[in-house]
Amino acid sequence: MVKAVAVLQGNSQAEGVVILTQEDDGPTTVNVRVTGLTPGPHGFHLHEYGDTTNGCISTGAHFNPNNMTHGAPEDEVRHAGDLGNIVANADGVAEAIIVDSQIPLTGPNSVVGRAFVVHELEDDLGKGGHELSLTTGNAGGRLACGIIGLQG
Ligand SMILES: [Cu+2]
Ligand SMILES: [Zn+2]
Repeated sequence: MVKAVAVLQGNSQAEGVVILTQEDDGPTTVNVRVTGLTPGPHGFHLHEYGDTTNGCISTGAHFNPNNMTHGAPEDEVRHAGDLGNIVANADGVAEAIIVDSQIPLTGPNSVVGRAFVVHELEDDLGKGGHELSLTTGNAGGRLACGIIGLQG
């Protein structure tokens, strides 16, 4: 079992913790808890770089090792980092358990050292018809982010 963790923070009230686990070559289970959100859906992605030098913007674009366009987690055509939306309740708390096969913790496409980002707006999953739908899902600003590191 490989375990990893990311602590999310940024220039907003939003903050959270993401715990990842992977058994052998199986899918990765992502346990998310973010507080301080506005109620409703917020885009949640794995971005390319583990760099927060200039805040969450330095994490770059969605992790996309296969050169795809943006989509939903269940789509064949998607960025590996496309994890859809997390939904905050009336108290601004979003909790989710995501199981995904495109974000391994080992091997050439390992996501360790990359970063999670939670967004201001809902990710339209590539289907919104906006000019940004096929790159970012038009999910707006970056509320919080955190670099993934291995956990003992
Ligand atoms: Cu994002
Ligand atoms: Zn994407």
